[in-house]
Amino acid sequence: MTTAPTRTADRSSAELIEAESPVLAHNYHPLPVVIARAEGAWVEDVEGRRYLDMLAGYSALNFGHRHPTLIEAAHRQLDALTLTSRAFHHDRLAGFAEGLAQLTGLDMVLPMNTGAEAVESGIKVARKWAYEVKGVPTDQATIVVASGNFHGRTTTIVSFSDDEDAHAGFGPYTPGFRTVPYNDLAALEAALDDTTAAVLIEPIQGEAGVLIPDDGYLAGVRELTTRAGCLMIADEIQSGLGRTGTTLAVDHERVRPDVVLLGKALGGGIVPVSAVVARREVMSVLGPGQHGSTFGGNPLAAAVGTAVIDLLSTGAFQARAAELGKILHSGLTDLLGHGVTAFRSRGLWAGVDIDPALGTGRTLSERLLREGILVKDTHGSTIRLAPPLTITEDELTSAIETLGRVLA
Ligand code: IF1
Repeated sequence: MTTAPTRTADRSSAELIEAESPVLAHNYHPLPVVIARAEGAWVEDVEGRRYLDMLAGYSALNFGHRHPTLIEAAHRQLDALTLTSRAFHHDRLAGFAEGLAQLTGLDMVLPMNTGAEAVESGIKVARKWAYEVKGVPTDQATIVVASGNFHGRTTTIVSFSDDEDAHAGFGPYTPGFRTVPYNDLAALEAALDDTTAAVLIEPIQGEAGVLIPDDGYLAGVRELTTRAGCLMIADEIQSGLGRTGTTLAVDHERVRPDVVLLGKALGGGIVPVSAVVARREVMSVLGPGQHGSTFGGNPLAAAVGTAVIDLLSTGAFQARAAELGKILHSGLTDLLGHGVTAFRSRGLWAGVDIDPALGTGRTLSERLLREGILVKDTHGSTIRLAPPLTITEDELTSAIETLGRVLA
């Protein structure tokens, strides 16, 4: 006689997927896999099947699942102190902020939790800087964003999204944003004026399909914003922290923004950690009581974040992503004309356009799932590849071979 499935994890994948439906908001359409364990680049589902994770939490798992150094830092902090609120100091925050300022080459850190919170905080700081430092008339500040942007899901952020699914149905919208085509310096220049507080840009557009701008674009944004007396804010939440073969994606053009937004991998795939890092003149507009967050900069987040910064401080992960990125690039080049119509890649990050005749990104993701590879489609027939930076050369090569085989 079988007992009714209990709420513990002894239900099958199918039972767990079915159990979610009546009680979980349907704001996702996940692939049919139920993960229960993971280590490094590999995950295991409830039935014990193993998959190579080529998504890595959309770049939140740059150091792989449960990196031992990061887990150790988390365990140590769990056994000491997890939360104080910012009403008091704690012994982990100075080290975290010092390390992040040094890693990014900027001066001051505002610790938050999710990427969207970092973006929202960056928008608030830029507007306040515009009023108090640049002298923009109150409530007149504008921020220029790029079409095809993805910066998160809050009401203000979706206000300037041109993705209908992300935008529709959530009005009334926050004013004060101008949209220009991505990778178009002339259009950007035309949008700048005395009301411009900042340009908010992804150095590489992730959700849009890993769109890499022309060489010189980021340097051009830097030059135009400097000349216009407004801020350059780089959203490195997905592109940063080693993913593209450098610490930040803007490093490829040796550009230093006024503000850098970080998230995802900053939390090591363990806890949500995000941050706004900025020049002193910019961050100094914030005084006591003018911004905050219950969990922002908490001891556990700061301890894990500091361990992440230490992993990145040697440059080894960045170099590894650059090296393995060459294998990814050449492997995808070999697939051009064999199911791949185009691709864009930098470091261990690629957007791969599949011949629509072979199916959508979704059908390919489902097909790869059956082959033991986890990927996720973005739009239409594009899939993104973003494995942990700890993936081995053999694992990467075999993943590319499997992609080629499935496409053939
Ligand atoms: C999901 C993709 C979506 C981001 C950039 C800010 C945020 C993100 C450049 C907000 C978050 C995540 C959200 C995640 C899927 C993934 C994503 F672009 F990475 F593929 F959705 F478009 N800036 N991107 O990429 O960070 O508040 O989520 O911590 O499931 O929505 P968040």
